[in-house]
Amino acid sequence: MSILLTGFEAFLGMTSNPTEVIVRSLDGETINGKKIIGKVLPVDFKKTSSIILEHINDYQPSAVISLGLAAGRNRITPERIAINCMDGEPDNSGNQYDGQKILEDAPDAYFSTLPIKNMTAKLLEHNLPAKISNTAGTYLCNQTMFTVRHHIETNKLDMISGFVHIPAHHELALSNPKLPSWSVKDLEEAVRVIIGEI
Ligand code: PCA
Repeated sequence: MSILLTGFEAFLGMTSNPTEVIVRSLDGETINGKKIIGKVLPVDFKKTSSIILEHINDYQPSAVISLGLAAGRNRITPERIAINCMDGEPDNSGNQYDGQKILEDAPDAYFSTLPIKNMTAKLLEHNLPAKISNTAGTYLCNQTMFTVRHHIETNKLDMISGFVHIPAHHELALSNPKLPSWSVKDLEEAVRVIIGEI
């Protein structure tokens, strides 16, 4: 049994993305009897979806957990829902959208099928601040969660998936004094706790 764990490269001029650091470090580990396949995704509206779907086809994991940075949030936030909408700043290749749909013939939204309540409760038990989020935004993280859930639904795959936003790591806070930040060690512990709930 394996879990596909994805993170993202740096974006919007930031020097690093903690999700890339975590995914690289957990890649190849076995947690709770599940082999972790760690993959880093580009921040590109036109490329990211096909890359993650290729990983799903290649590895046939039993669960897909995607991680993204939510700079400014101070806790781990498992996402409840992804919406069929793209908006926001230009991505790393300069693509920008203004409210267009991700997929024309798809529902307006998909709920996470990860055990987000249990994950949040377990994080709190470990004294790691956590709260369910009701918006994954309209940028790459939302697009990734939406596309994977749509793929699973339309192909009737026996696979759970969802998204977890994490706070910035200290490296990013060094150049931005107002940014709430966590140590990479604590972020990693939180991701292990999350995986333990699968
Ligand atoms: N966070 C962005 C995209 C990449 C990332 O780590 C987001 O929340 O959409």
